[in-house]
Amino acid sequence: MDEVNVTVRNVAPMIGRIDISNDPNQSDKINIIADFTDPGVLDTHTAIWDWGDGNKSHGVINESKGSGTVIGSHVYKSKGEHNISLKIIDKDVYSKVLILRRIDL
Ligand SMILES: [Ca+2]
Repeated sequence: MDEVNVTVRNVAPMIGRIDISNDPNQSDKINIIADFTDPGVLDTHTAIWDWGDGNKSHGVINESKGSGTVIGSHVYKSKGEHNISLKIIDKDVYSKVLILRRIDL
């Protein structure tokens, strides 16, 4: 009988659609939601937002079977262009996406 060794590699989550909106009640506050998918249905994830102004925060993850959404919101104290990044981490592998956002206070 042949033996077959199967190595299952952990695949990084893939970041999909990203929606950004300004808070209607507060011009310096933005809200972002991003979709992600991971073929590993048992994987769970954490997320870090880097707001590009020296602040970072954990993303709030809502997921089922390896896929879901991550949300974040931030209030800016300085106007101009900010390089926001989102990192979605799955144990030892991660994906990262950069978002350029201009903030006019
Ligand atoms: Ca995975």
